[in-house]
Amino acid sequence: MSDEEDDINLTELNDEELVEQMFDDLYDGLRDEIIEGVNILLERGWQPYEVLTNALVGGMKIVGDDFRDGILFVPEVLLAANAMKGGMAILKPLLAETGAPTIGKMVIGTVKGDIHDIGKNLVSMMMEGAGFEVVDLGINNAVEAYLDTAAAEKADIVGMSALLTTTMPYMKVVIDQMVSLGIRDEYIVLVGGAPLNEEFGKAIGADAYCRDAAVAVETAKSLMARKHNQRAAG
Ligand code: B1M
Repeated sequence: MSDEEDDINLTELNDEELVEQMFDDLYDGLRDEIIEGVNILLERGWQPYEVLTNALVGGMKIVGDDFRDGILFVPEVLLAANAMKGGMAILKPLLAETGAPTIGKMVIGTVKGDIHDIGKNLVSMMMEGAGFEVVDLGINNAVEAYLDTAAAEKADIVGMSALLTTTMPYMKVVIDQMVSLGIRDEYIVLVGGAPLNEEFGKAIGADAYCRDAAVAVETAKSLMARKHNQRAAG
C-alpha cells in the first residue's frame, strides 16, 4: 500500500466515494478499513442491510470476477473474505435486533468438500434477523451432520449451501438419504449457492432454490406459513 493510500481519511469521503473506497479496501483485504467503513455508514444512518448488500456484497462481486479471470488468487481472496467477515461481524447483531418472535428453526451448513461460507453466513444472519432460530453447522458437512442435527434440534428447515459445481451434487445425497429414511416430509429443504439454479433445485428434490439471502428469508417464511396451515388443517 502506498503512503498516499495510508493517508485517506474515510470520514471525509461522501457516501459514494466511501463505498468505492470500501470496494478497493475489500479487494486489498484491509479488514480494519472495512470495519471503519461499515461503522461510518451506520453512523450516517444507512440500514445494516443496505451496508451489507451495497458495500460488502458489491465489493465481493468484484473480487469474485477477478478471481474467475485469474487476476486474483486464493491468498488474496482469503484476505478479502477475512475483511468481509470483519464487516459482517458488526452487522450481524444489528440484523438480528428485530425482536421478532421465533418463527421457525433452521439447520444450515455448506456441503461436504466445500469450504465457502460467506454466502451461508449471510443467509444465517438474515434468517436470524427475520426471527428464525439458526443452527449453523459451518463448512464441509456430511449427510449425518445435517440429519443428526436437524433431528436433535427439531428443526423445521434444512438449508444447504454449495459454491462449487463439484460439490453441489452432494445436496442430492442428503435429500436422497432423507427420502430413504422416510423423513423427507419432516423438513423444508432450501438450497443456495452461486452455481445453482431453480432447475437444479427441482431436479434434486429440494423445496426451493434461493437466489440470495433475501429470497431465502421470504421463501422460508412462506413455506413455514404453508406448513403451519397444513398442520392446522390436518
Ligand atoms: Co472459491 N470459487 N474456490 N474461494 N470462490 C468460487 C465459488 C468460483 C466461482 C470462483 C471462480 O472461478 N469464478 C470457483 C468455482 C467454480 C466452479 O465450481 N464452477 C471457485 C473455486 C474454483 C475455488 C477453489 C477450487 C480454488 C482453488 O483452490 N483453486 C477453492 C475450493 C475450496 C473448497 O471449497 N474445497 C476455492 C477457495 C476459495 C477461498 C477459500 C479462497 C474463498 C472462500 C472463503 C470463504 O468463504 N470463507 C473463495 C471465494 C471467496 C470465492 C468467491 C470469489 C466468492 C464467494 C463468495 O463469498 N461470494 C467465488 C466467486 C463467485 O461466487 N463469484 C468463488 C459472496 C457471497 C455473498 O455470495 O456465496 O454466492 P454467495 O452466496 C449468496 C447466494 O449464492 C445465496 O445467498 C448468498 C447471499 O446472497 N446462498 C444461499 C448461498 N448459500 C446459500 C444457502 C441457502 C440459501 C441461499 O440455503 C438456504
